[in-house]
Amino acid sequence: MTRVITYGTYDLLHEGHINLLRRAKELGDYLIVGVTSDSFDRGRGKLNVRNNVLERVDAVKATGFADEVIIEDYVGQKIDDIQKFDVDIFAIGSDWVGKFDYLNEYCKVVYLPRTEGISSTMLREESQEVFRLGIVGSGRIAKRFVPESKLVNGVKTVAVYNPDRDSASRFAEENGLRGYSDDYNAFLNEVDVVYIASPHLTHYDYAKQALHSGKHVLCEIPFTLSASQARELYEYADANNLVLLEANKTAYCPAFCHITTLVKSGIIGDVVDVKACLSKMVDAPTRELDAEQAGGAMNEHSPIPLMSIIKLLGRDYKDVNFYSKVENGVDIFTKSNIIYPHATASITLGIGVKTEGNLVVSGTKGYVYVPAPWWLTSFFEVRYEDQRKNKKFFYSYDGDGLRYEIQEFISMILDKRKSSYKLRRRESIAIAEIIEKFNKKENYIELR
Ligand code: C2G
Repeated sequence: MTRVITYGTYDLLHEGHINLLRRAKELGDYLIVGVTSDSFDRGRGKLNVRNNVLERVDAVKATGFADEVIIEDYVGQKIDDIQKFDVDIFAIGSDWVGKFDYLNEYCKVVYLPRTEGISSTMLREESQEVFRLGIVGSGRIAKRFVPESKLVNGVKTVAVYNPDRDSASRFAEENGLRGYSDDYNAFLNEVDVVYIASPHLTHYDYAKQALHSGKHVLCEIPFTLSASQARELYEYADANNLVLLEANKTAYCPAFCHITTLVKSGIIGDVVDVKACLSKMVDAPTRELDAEQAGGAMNEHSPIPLMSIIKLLGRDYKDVNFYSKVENGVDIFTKSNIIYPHATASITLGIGVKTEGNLVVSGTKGYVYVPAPWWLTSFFEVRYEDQRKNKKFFYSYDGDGLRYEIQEFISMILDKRKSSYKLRRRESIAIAEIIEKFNKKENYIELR
């Protein structure tokens, strides 16, 4: 009996897939089809797969060509499968010519002709509206956003707004955008969705105006500097069926999401302490060191560490205090303790003080250690007293990592989801509330 194996995502199963499976089956007597798991696809950069793994497995089964369907979940699995299932032939479409020659050591490799003129990517694009996205602001993060947005289906960055027309025009030219404007209303008329990447103090007004013009909004951190402003914006978005999402990038990245699900499922017992540190030195003159522009370590860096604490311990803290070292009116260092009835947490932030930027989540059975820079989460370790039980987790954190938040934002619009479980609106409001307490100097001590 000749055993054949082939692999694929088989998203939106189409004629090309069916032809491939038929040809693969004709090569032998028994066909095994490896369907990629959702996490495996995400790990290899396929972020836009529409059907989940169960739907894709069902679709492959329905073709009637597969004698057995397996799940492909890790790099290197093909070699294991070929040996485990005693495979004679590995078959794959001709778009992969040469890429799987290394499998010749284990079985015969056959590249089958690919069906021209059809692909999952094409079908996804045809069936999906493409939202025109406009960027508010043209600074560092806006620049990083443009290439990241190109990796997400269903969105095209088309315009930039800056009250300084020259900056807007320069940004548009440098980043290949067709539109630029210094007139916010004119800019809003040209786009369907807005990404706000302007200075902190402008977020609320720009977001409000964009929402009032019926635009979905993805807003950079700090989202707003007060809880009431955050609440008001979310309530307006909710009442008007608009998506409003805080661009707290770490909240949407696969590795961080995995940490929260692991911790919530009890692998380190009850969480008793979360320690999140983040320091990035800056040189004057810069917005971060300008008190007039709400500079300082807290406004600049706290949203991501606070997000980690609120995701892991919830919103019902009973006390929060702040210790800051201040220079020229801005905190160059802030330590904040957030105390819960059942746990403690702290954030340590610096823009003029350097410290190790790691995340440690301590529990009654073990702890999670995420080394610096933990906010670009690509690796973490779950550690126990008995070190033999320790487990390391590796992920890729691709590019600047903005693709994950953009993808969540666009999929929320498409699926008509107004809230994301990765960062709930109420969690975003809780982050703004703590930042507000700091700016109001509640329970605040200045270090001399
Ligand atoms: N295919 C084809 N003709 C098309 C489109 C796809 O013959 N018009 C083939 C591909 O070459 C592949 C199979 O159909 O053999 C599945 O394609 P995808 O779902 O795009 O999966 P792919 O990303 O190619 O995954 O480990 C996964 C494998 O490496 C292949």
